[in-house]
Amino acid sequence: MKDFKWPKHSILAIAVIATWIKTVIVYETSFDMKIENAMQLLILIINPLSFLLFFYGLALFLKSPKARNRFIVGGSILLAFVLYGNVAFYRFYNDFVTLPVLFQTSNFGELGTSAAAIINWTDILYFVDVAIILIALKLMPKSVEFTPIRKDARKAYFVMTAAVLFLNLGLAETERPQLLTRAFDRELLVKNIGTYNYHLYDVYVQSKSSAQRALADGSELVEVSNYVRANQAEPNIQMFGKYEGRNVIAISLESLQSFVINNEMNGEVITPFLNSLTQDKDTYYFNDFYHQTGLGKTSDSEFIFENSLYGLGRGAVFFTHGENTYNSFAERLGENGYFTNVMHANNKSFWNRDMIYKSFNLNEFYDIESYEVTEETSVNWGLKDIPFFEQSAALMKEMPQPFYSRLITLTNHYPFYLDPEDVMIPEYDSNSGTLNRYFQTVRYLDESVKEFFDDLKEQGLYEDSIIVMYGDHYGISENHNKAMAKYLNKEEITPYDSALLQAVPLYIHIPGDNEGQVMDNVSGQLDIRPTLLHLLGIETSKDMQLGADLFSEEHEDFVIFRDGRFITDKVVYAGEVCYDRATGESIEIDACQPYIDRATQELEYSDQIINGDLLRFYDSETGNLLTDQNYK
Ligand code: GP9
Ligand code: MN
Repeated sequence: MKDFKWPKHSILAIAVIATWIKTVIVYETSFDMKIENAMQLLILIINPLSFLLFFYGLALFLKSPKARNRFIVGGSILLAFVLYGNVAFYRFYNDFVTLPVLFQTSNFGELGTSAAAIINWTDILYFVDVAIILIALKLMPKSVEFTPIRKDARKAYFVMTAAVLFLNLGLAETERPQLLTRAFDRELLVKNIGTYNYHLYDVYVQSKSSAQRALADGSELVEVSNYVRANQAEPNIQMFGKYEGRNVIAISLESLQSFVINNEMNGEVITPFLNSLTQDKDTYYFNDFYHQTGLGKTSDSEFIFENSLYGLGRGAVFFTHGENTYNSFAERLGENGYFTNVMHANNKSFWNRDMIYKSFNLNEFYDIESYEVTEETSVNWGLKDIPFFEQSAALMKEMPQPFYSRLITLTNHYPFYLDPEDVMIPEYDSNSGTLNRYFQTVRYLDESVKEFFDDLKEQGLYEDSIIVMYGDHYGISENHNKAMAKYLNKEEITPYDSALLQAVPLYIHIPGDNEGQVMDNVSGQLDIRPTLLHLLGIETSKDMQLGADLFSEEHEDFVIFRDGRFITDKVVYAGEVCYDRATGESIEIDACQPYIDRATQELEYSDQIINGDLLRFYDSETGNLLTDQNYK
């Protein structure tokens, strides 16, 4: 040991390596992260490195070696506590901690009482890197750390740190495209960018939204509410309250677009059951209806359904504004004696659902824990839709009535995989495997809905319910335009076509109604909330919602997409070009201009409500603004 020559900055190197190795071991031993391939493993291994290089590297800005060493030791203790805190939280909640959760003391009430069960003495091992650093400091001759710091060397060090970060992000982007922009799952974030970077990212997202929230006061609401009131559509008197007291069963049809409905693929019918419903006497089928989601996709569609507000232009509102005050569809039904719930056989933390559902005042979330999921009954993202529906119907049977259940299907999800025994029609034959398989998973989805209708009848729930079904967002992105052009027999897919392809089906199926018809209102997901509330006889004239009742005489043929595109019965506006809807030819912008202004305005108002958390200043019962003294 005596002859050993300690290289420069040994302590820094030891700290980075020790904490790095410890962190990877902790990932493996303390978190239940599913690693599916070698690339994921590689990402997992390198993901703590960029942060650790950066964090410990800050010591290089300190002149005195003593201060540097103190910083490194102190830093390692801090990081050990952060990691250990995560482990303890994970043991209890099976989830990674987020800032709002950390500050929600009620969460820790529960944690506190069971702390003894969570912590055990071997946990001291989580601090092993601190011990290693201390030992190294003891063994190292003082002279080594006295090396002065060269500025160019320090610069090179941070360039290398940045390179490691970009390598990490690059690999993560290939493994999980849009991870940071969509930010859909805490586990995926940790898996891909590491616990430490994840916390930084969380701090960034949360502080941005709390700053906007802090700056808001109720005054913006006056303008927003004038707009909402001016654009309100009076309910249709014949339909208002016609189905008061019925159960509401809403089904989110994963990735289902309208182009498959009443259509064929190489002579095969794709959606026989959903086709039959378009002609059914108890069904209102909306054939000019569009999704209005952004990057939050399914979660955005849920948000829109519940609030009749848009999601955000960036990221997923489910993640960034899960703690806001809302006046959701569920809350309105809850006030009217309904038992409200969501059913989805996935992890509760996915999309931050567990958090935001509390803000929506939903009574219950039947997540994966409520379902029996086996190897045979799952494919791709989880439980297959047929067993999901079957088990859901059985769960519904036990619910107090009237209830509102929103079911989120999953099998028809990208990359559209099926087990061989579930395949009912052959693949399509284009250059896109995605589109080729899509028809098959859509066919499966159709079958599952058909069986669900039978399940509901069997459970005796069918007659007393309204069944609403809607496509949550597109399934086939513009990356598959060539294949889509082939399928649709077009030369190419233009921006005009792409806009119209955002059509998703909407069915409002009301057993016993007898007056069902095909409805051609140009409409979108924001319209579902007011339509359903009115059917149930629940007033919405005071609600801060941007959609309009689809049965109202005053419903306007105008649908705005989250990205500013829009469609009316006369025009399509896409890629900043105004098209004649009937011909697809581009026309003078004047024909679109008034709508452009309204679309911009409406999206802006929606963003204001969310970013400023403005509904906390609003009393939705009276329609009054709450003053500082009494707001929620
Ligand atoms: C997962 C499901 C899918 O829980 O909601 O989300 P998506 O990728 O479609 O937005
Ligand atoms: Mn989806």
